[in-house]
Amino acid sequence: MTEEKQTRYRSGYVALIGKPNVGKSTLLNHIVGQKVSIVSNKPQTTRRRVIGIATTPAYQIAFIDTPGIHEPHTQLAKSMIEQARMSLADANVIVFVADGSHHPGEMDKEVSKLLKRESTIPVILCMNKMDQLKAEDVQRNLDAYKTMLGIEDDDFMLTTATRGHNVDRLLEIIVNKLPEQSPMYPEDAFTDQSSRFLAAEMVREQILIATRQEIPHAVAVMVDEWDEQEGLTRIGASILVEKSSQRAIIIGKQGQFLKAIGTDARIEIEKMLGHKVFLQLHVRVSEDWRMSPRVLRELEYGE
Ligand SMILES: Nc1nc2c(ncn2[C@@H]2O[C@H](COP(=O)(O)OP(=O)(O)OP(=O)(O)O)[C@@H](O)[C@H]2O)c(=O)[nH]1
Ligand SMILES: [Mg+2]
Repeated sequence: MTEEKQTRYRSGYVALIGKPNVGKSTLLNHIVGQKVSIVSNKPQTTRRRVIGIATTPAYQIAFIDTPGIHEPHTQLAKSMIEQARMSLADANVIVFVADGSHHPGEMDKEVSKLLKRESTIPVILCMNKMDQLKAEDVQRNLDAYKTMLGIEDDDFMLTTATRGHNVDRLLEIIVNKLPEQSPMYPEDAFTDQSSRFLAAEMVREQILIATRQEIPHAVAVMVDEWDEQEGLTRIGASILVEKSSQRAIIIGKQGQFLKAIGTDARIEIEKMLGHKVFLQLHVRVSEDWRMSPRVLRELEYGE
């Protein structure tokens, strides 16, 4: 009898919650084995919730990657935080992802307050970036995060998401907390995002990687054209910026900067689609797009 119970299939939704830049999307991509959520070293990379699905013969987990929780100053930021909050309602388990190389900061405390206030869902601590954690700080940081979140027993794991270190052990803890039920998605599904949206994100990812200061936050990407024929997809996309000075930076001298972004993004999109891509990029100035509910809807950033 007990043997039968142990082999029952488990599945459920797991929300990844935390501050910006702690490694939530890196963790998700590693587990899913595909790039479903873009990653950069700039905070606020993820702008809406993204589901990434991991299926094995024993379990299926639909991870909900969320925008990092921060102080909202724009309509975009408000929508991002709302998306993170809403993900809590859908989750069977919450994984609080922290940059384990730092002591909890104000925003970590805010997020943990939100978790305590808004949900009774089990929380697991993932202390990421352990490659940057000094041995003498491990216990102190771990105790601080555990106390802050009210974590008991062994519901925590130290990970290095970039190398996949300890991710299997984190998964084991998660799976044990999932309900016994059939898979929710077909076994070959890996995300709920459209190829169109992912392609736009892959262009934005290259811009985030290549730019600094205010530019990463001022940029959005919108696919205007998508035409798939005989093993070739032609994609036309607009890059939105807020000022003409930013437009000049993105285009670069003789269009070189834009060209390099286009080449790198095209390679990523080809990997995703599994065939050739022709990618054409335009840069448009759209003042205050981050404040405009209409543009945010067009960008598919809202619900
Ligand atoms: N050293 C180190 N860097 C990591 C690790 N995990 C992620 N990173 C880096 O941290 C940065 C942020 O990673 P993301 O996955 O985009 O972080 P995020 O939490 O999704 O950030 P937002 O989308 O802004 O909320 C990237 O430069 C990653 O390569 C890790 O375990 N160790
Ligand atoms: Mg992210």
